[in-house]
Amino acid sequence: MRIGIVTLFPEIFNVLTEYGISSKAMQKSLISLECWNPRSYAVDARRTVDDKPFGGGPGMLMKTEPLVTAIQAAKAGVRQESQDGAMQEAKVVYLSPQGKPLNQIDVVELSKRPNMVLVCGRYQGIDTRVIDSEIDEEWSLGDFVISGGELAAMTLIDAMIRLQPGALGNENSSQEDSFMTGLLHSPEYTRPQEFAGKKVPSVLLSGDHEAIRVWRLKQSLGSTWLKRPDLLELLNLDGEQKELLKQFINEYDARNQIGP
Ligand code: 9WO
Repeated sequence: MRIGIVTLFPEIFNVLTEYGISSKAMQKSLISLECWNPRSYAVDARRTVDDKPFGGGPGMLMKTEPLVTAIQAAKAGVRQESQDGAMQEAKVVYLSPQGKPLNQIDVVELSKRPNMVLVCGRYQGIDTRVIDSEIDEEWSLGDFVISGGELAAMTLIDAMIRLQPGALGNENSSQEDSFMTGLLHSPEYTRPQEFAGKKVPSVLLSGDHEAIRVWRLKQSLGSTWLKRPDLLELLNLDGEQKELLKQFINEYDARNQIGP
């Protein structure tokens, strides 16, 4: 996957090239990042990349012309020819609080694309007409504001990288990740066997793989019911899952003296 990034601060992305799974994925050429800086396309002597919003107010917007030129250069830069000779245009993606809320299903879809351009906003963002003319998709990582789109773009890139075939070792398959099932992860334990007055659940020490699978599934369902009931609404639980969740709820209510 080829990712073009439009950013005033390309050095921020060095973190991805220098550390962890993302750096390994780049060494293996599973993914490539190329940055396009609007400042390189600023034409005045001061290389201005910000501009005042019409209507006034305290902040600034990204200056339109250098931004649009950088977006178009990035699109041309990551455009590539597919097997059948057709040109594959990159979708231009903008990350902002106004975007569609992104979830793991969306990330799986995005991660399959051959290329994309990520536009990183700064200041108060970009002119609405630039969104209309240049941006194909606007995504949000959540209802909060950060200082610029770079950290959001890096978060999306990281999420996509770990889904590229070969990016993770077999020992930590992304298939097992939280959310791949639409459920939260079950609690996890490591040594020591007793910590803060609490023992590791004995089933995890039993070596009985089927009992462990059932226990983990039940805990996943229970955690999701307790912490993120909104996620459960989206799922069609199978018979086993319904039964395990019913058991979890009954045991939870019994512990908390709820019910008859
Ligand atoms: C800055 C600002 C300053 C004064 C008054 C209002 C203001 N709004 C903003 C603002 O929203 N700036 C954004 C910063 C412009 C686009 C890039 N930035 C950004 C992206 N912040 N938060 C995100 C983001 C992206 C994806 N998911 C969650 C948040």
